[in-house]
Amino acid sequence: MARSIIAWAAGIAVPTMLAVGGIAEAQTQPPQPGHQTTPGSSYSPSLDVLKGQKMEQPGAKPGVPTLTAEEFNQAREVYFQRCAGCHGVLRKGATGKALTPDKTRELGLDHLRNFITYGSPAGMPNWGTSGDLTEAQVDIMARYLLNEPPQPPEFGMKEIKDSWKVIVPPAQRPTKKMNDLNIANIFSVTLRDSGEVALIDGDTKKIITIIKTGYAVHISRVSASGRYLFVIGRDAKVDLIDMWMATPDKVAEIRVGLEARSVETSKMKGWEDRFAIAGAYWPPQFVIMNGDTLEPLKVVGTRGMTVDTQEYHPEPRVASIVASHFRPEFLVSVKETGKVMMVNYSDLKNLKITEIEAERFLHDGGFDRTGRYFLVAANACNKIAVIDTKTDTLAALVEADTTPHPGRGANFLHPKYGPVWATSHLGSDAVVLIGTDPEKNKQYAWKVVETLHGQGGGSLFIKTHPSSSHLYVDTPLNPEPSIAGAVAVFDIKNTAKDPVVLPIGEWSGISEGQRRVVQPEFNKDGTEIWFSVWNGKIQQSAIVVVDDKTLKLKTVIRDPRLVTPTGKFNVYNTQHDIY
Ligand code: DHE
Repeated sequence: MARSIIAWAAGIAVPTMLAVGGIAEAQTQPPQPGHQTTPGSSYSPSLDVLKGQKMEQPGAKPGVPTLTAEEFNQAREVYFQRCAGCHGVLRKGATGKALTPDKTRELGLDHLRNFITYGSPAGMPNWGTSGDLTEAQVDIMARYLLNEPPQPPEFGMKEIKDSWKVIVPPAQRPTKKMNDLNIANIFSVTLRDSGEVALIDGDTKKIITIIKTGYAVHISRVSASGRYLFVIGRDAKVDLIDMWMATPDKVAEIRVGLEARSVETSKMKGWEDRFAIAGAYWPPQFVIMNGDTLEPLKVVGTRGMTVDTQEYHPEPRVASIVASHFRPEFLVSVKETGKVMMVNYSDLKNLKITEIEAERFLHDGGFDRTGRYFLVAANACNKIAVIDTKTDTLAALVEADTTPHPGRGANFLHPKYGPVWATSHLGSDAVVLIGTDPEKNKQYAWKVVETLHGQGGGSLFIKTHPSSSHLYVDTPLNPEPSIAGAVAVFDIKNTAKDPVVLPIGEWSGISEGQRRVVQPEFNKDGTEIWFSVWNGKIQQSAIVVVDDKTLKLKTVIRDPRLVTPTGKFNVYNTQHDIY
C-alpha cells in the first residue's frame, strides 16, 4: 500500500516540478515507479479553459528553435492543460519551478526533451514514457519552452460587464416561494463533464431539474437567506439560481474571468444576500457583485508579493473564499502569494483589505464549529493556516501531514480533546484532528491532538454532522480501485476503533469504469449521507445514499442525466456552514 500511495503522490499530490537542478539525474536514471500517470490524473491542476483562448505567438529569437503556427497552438494547449497548473500561466513558477526562457535556454533542447519524457523524482510526471505525449509532442513542448511564453488576455470590467446578463430582473421574480419543495433539503449536484447542476430533492431523491451552467462546473454556494444558489464553472461563469421559482431556474449570469473555481455570498447579519464574490485563477482577480443580479461592482487584482520571500508573483490564483459571520468581510485565499485577504464589503468605494500572511499555496478550507476561525490548507506546504475572523489575525500555522485536502473539513466534539476540526490528505492515509477551542481547551488549541489512519492516500473530502457520531473519509484518487470505490467511517465517540469500510462503489450496482467515490455530504437533518460515484463521461455514474445510524445502504440514485456527479451541496448545510 505504502508504495502505491507514494506512486500516487508523485503523480498527483506533489506538484509537477521541472526540477531544473535534477536534469542530469533524469537523463541517467530510468523512470521511477512513482512517476506513472495515475487514475487520479483528472485532479492534476489544469487551466483547461485557458487552453482554448487565442494567444499571439511571440516572435522568433536568433538561435532559438522555432515552432510553426500549428505547433505553437498544439504546444499552448498541452501546456495549459497539463503544465500551467503547476508551472504557472506565464511560466514564472507556482508549485512547480519557473520555466522562463532565461532558465530553459541554459538547459538546452536535449535536456528539456529528456526531462519531459522521463519525469523526475521530485514529482514531474513522465509524460513521454507514460504514453501521454508522443515523441513528436515532447519535441514540440521542449521547443515551446525555449521560446517566450504567450500572454493570455486580461478580462477587466469591460469584458465582465459585457458577459453579464440578467435573465429575470428582481422585479419580475416571485415575491414568495412558488413551489412546495423543501428547499432546505435540496442538493445542488455538480455534473462536472456536462456543465450542469442537478437539483435533487433530498426527501424524495427525485431530480427536480437540471440547469445548464458554466463549463466543468466546480462548486455551489447558498445565499444567507437560503433563497439563491450560486454556481461557478471552470470557465469563470457564475450562474445565479432562484429557488423560489415554480421550478428553480437561472435568473442571472456573468463571467468574472477566464478560469475560476470559487464563489461565495455575504453572510454577515444586516448584509444577508447583498453581495456575491467570485475568485478567478486567470486573470488573478476577484469580483464583487450585487447578490440578486450579479451586477459587477468591483474588480480587485491579486498580483503582488509572496508572504515568505516577498517577491513579486504575477499570477496568484484565488482559491477558496468564505464569508465572515463576525464582520462584513469575505476571506479570499490567494494561492501563490499565501495571503488571506479579508475584504471588507461595507464600503466598496473605499475598499479596506486586511492582508494576513498565512502560507503559500492556500487551497481549500472551512470554519470551525463556532464559525469564528477559518482553517485553510496550504496544501503544498503541508500546513493548515488558522485565521481568526473576529480579530482579523493569523491565529496559528499547524503542521499537518502530506498535502492536506480538507474540502471544508469536519467539526466534532472529541471525547478527550473537546471541539476539533479534521482534514484528510492527498499524500497519506492520515486524518489529523486539530483542537479548535482556545478558551475552554487551550492546551489543545491549534495542535494536532490525534492522527487517525484511513484507507490510504488520495483522499479529497471528509465530512460529519452535528447530529452524527460518524466521520466519513473518501479516497477517490487512491490508485487501488477497491480503495477509491470505498469510504472509511470512524466512530467519533471512540476514535481508537478501526474505521468501518463501506463499499459504496459496489453498492451503486455499477460494474463498468473506475467507480471513484467522492465527497460525502449530509442531508439537512444529518440522518443520511450522500456519496457521488464518479465515473467516466460516457459511463454510468450514481449517487449512493447511506443511513448514518446503521451505515446501511438506503437508496441508489441512478439516472442517465447524472453525468459525472462530483460535489453535492445540501442547501441548509451549505447556507449555515455545517460540516
Ligand atoms: Fe476542486 C473545491 C480548486 C480539482 C471537486 N476546488 C475547490 C476549491 C478550490 C478548488 C480552490 C475551494 C473552493 C471554495 O471553497 O471556495 N479543484 C481545484 C483545482 O485547482 C483542482 C486541483 C484542479 C483543477 O484544475 O480544477 C481541482 N476539484 C477538482 C476535481 O478534480 C474534483 C474532485 C472534481 C470536479 O468536480 O472537478 C473537484 N473541488 C471539488 C469539490 C469542491 C472543490 C466537490 C467543494 C468541496 C466542498 O465540500 O466544499
